[in-house]
Amino acid sequence: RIYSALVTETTLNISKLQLDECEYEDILEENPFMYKDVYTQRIHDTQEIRLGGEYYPGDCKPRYSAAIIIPYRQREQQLNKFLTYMHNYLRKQRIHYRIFLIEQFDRKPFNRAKLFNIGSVVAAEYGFPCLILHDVDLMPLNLGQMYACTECPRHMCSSLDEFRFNLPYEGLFGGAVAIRAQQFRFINGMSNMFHGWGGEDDDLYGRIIAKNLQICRFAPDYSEYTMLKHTKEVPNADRLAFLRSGPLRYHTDGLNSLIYAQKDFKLHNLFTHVLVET
Ligand code: UD2
Ligand code: MN
Repeated sequence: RIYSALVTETTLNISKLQLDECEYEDILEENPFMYKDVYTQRIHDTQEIRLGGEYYPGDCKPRYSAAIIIPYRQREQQLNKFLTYMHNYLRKQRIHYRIFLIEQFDRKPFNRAKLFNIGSVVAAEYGFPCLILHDVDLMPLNLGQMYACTECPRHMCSSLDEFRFNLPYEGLFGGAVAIRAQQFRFINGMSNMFHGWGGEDDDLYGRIIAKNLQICRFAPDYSEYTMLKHTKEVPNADRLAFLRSGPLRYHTDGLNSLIYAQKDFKLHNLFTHVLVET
């Protein structure tokens, strides 16, 4: 079974409550369902979601813990849809998670990869063993895509409506991925040098392969996602040159060269907001 690679990892110390482990069979056996079922449900019971957008089930001990990191700037409509949908979806998975929104404050070209590096530093302060690096415009369609880390870094959105549910190329590692915090440190995170659109996801794939790790994917049925419609960003003209010379910089450009300024930090009801200057 594709789930056998999932391992137990929770950062919550709630053993004192003597709760039994959460049951996962229902979720894993469930048929694909349309996201509309979840999305049209409003969040009634926000009390269940803790300040900062953290959740864990109160009646059992979750087996998985994940920090969901969203790089963000000026996508407010998408963010609203994403938060409503994801909190409904994720709570059904009976896991422990927290949504971190890492917002780029400055007007420089958007730097998705650097925002993930920053998010990983913040998530480490909370002790999360698993990072989900996630676009704000993607929503999973099948409850079986566990928001938990597998032994191998996992590409989650391999069956995307935008790509007519096909994988464009084998090394695609953008959109939504799950990687252990330890592995993310091992590969020195992502590059800080990709500005604007494109290339940073392929560079991440290169870093993983260069460290002799392998990526994995769940079966297509479990990997169906929808992307909210938006206009295309202008590609970074230098991205291919940067990508080619990337391997020369894996060891010097990444978590170990990360410099940023935190402008604000706020706990909102549905997410933890970190505003940064890149
Ligand atoms: C593809 C990849 C994406 C990334 C990008 C190239 C998939 C499914 N998606 O997405 O992961 O590699 O190409 O950079 O493979 N964002 C903002 N504000 C902005 C610009 C971007 O918040 O002004 C964030 C937001 O979370 C967004 C993400 O960055 O979802 C990726 O940007 P995009 O959605 O414009 O790129 P797209 O759809 O071509
Ligand atoms: Mn997009």
